[in-house]
Amino acid sequence: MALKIETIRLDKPYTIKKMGTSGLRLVQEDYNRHLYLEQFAQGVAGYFLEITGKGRVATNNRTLVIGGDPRKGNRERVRKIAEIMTGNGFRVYVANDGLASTPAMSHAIRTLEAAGGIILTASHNPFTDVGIKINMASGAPALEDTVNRVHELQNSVTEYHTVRFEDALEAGEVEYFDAIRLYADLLDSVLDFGGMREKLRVRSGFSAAFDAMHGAAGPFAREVFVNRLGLNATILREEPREDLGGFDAHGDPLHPEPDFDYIPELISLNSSGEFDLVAAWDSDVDRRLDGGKGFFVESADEFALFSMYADLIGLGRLFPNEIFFGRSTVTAGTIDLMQEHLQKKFPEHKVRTVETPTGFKWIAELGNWGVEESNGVGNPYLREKDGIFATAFLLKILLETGKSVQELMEDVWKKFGRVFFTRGEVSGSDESEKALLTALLESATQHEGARFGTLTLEKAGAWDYVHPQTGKVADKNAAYFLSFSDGNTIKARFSGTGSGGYTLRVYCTKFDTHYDRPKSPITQPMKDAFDAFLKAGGFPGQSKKYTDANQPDPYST
Ligand code: VG1
Ligand code: CO
Repeated sequence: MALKIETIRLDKPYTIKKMGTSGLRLVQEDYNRHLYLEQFAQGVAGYFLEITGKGRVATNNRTLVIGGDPRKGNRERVRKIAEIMTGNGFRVYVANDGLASTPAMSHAIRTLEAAGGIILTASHNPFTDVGIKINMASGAPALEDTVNRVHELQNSVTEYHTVRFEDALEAGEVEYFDAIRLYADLLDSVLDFGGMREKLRVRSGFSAAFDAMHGAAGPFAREVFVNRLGLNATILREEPREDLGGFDAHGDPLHPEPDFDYIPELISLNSSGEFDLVAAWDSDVDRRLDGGKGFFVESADEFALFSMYADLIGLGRLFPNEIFFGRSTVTAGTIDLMQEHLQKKFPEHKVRTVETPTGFKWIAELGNWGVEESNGVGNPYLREKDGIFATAFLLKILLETGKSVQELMEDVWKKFGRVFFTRGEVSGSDESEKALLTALLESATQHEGARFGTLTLEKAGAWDYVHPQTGKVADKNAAYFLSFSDGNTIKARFSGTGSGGYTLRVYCTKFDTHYDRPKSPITQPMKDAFDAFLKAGGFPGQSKKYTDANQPDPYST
């Protein structure tokens, strides 16, 4: 049956915003404007046509993969985008129910040998936001040149091409695929589920508690941990829901973000000490917060641990010459402390620890072995951060060593020291406030030598990303830094995932050889110094919402 393609003119095209840290995020009302999604998708189709057909890389690959998280409207959006892609001559694989985690999408793009993928998710943002990410044939998120070109094309769309979804299904131009099975198969091949299952059988008392936050995680966690590994697991908020759990007691929509502010029930389950493993994941399952027996592990630390045990996943085999151990520059540099150790561990390779800008695309292009402080750890067998992989790898290490999560982390800290970390924010909606903040950070170097709170500002400036492969500056001003006395370091950058207003993220780190100290006396002077810096510059607000405010601290007395 020949497909009937309809071409529809856009009388009043929109000005479409450029994608940010991780795709384009807008409030529902904006994405839902009449023909907005159509214009957005047509621009994306135009880009893939350009790179696969007429354009630079004439691969003639006309396959695309589409899927996303369960948030309101995504089912219809998945169908609509599939219709438009088919209308432009693409063959489309759609995840069953439209539901797929971001890492599962990355993996599917690679295994289905597609030219790219479109991921419908606003990730950790509440269901009142919508987001769309574009990934390339490698499975990795789009880099700057793609983002720029897609943006140009989206803003020159005058008409779009579309078909009826049912017709496309019938014609075989759209096909469903099982994102969960494909993904679980990958983890099985990497982690050896058979071996893990056997170890779990022997340790019959071993149990886990998870929080799927009503995002896409539930079905993935059930398949991997319960069905395939036979783990005795309690899964909170398992069912994917359109409203991602709805509203909190103040009437604000819940954030599907695995951070201490948003997982009270899991924190309380963990504090019982009964569970060997606990984890929470965000709505597109690329972030994780892991722990066990009362302890939670931050992502920078977990990545250091994973790097110690990287043999278990055959890391060396994935990198022919150099192994990049990546971390975003605002993430605690635990991994940097291990450079020498890792070089000994991988004598055949050149080991390089690399600082990147925020946004996993920068780590993905280096082989995807890296970490962000926002709870993202990379799975080197695909090209995204991957929550379920991290939790499953941690489980494997627990089973191999027989130690607890805390004992494992303490082994690392005893050997290399610990980098204490917290992240806060300054947020608002006033553009002139944002301009003042920017000006303050840009001129901070003038205040070198000045005292803020109990700390002295020793050096300040902006950090540019020099690409480790090309040697060129690939991202300018990726973060501001304020280096204070005694190794107290603050970094700051504006968030690129919000849907309105501004959020300046503030990151505090301090290295200590003693790991078993309470955290808040260590981070408080940095928080105070930053607020004093703002005040001295005439800024009316303060930093707040620090991640360690609700973080259980095993070493506080
Ligand atoms: C945030 C995080 C960043 C992460 C990005 C996307 O970005 O800080 O580390 O890569 O979200 O994560 P920003 O610009 O708001 O700081 V996700 O889980 O939304 O795909
Ligand atoms: Co996410």
